[in-house]
Amino acid sequence: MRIDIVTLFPAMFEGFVNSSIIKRAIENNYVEVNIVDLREYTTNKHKKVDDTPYGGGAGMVLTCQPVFDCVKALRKEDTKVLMMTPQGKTYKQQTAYEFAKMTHIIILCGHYEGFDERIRTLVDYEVSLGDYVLTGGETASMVIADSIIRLIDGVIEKESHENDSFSNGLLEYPQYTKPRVYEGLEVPEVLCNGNHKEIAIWKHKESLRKTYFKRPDLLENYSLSEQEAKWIEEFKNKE
Ligand code: 6GU
Repeated sequence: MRIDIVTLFPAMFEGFVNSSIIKRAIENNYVEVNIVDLREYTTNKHKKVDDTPYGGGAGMVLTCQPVFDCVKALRKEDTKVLMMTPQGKTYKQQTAYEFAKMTHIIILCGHYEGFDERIRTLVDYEVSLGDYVLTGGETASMVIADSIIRLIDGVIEKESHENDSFSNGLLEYPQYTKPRVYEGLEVPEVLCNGNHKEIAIWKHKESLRKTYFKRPDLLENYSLSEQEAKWIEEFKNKE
């Protein structure tokens, strides 16, 4: 098995790949772990990899270009692409067993406010560790890689666990940054028109839509406003 971890902070992985069971698994060729510096893939002359979000809001968003080019360069026939994001499906031991059967995995680590939404078109699995926010996907990717590597036959003795943890709230709305059209994928018009009231409503609605479709379990203990209940009805009719 080969695991490629795409990151802006390769130094964070030095301890991970040079210690303990993971180090031994790599030395004994049970697994190949490549730490890939995303910044090497930017075509921007200042090595920029992020930009401000369309529609406004705090922080910076990872741009499409370096991530698209990096995944294109790394992808092989049987590659699966994992994205580390708090919006992903909560990671379980069952998922670790599933991933441990794969031959080539690319793990995308985000930083800042997240990924341009269009990066999700490259992704097979969105993975979250649980309902809390980390400064970036790096530590989470180490958790995922660790849980997979230890399941490879010969690395350690077989064993299993399961865990889950949940809290309330909505998922974040989709984020977009420059360019406005990337490989035919467009940023929603409303985010580009500068109407802040409309943008705020759009964000609220899209936030609810994501939660409804991706993590409906989070809505079970969520008290819906009249407007939100109407939106939910609208989503149901589109299912
Ligand atoms: Cl995978 N990434 C980030 N940034 N935060 C998280 C997470 C992942 N899982 C839980 N919180």
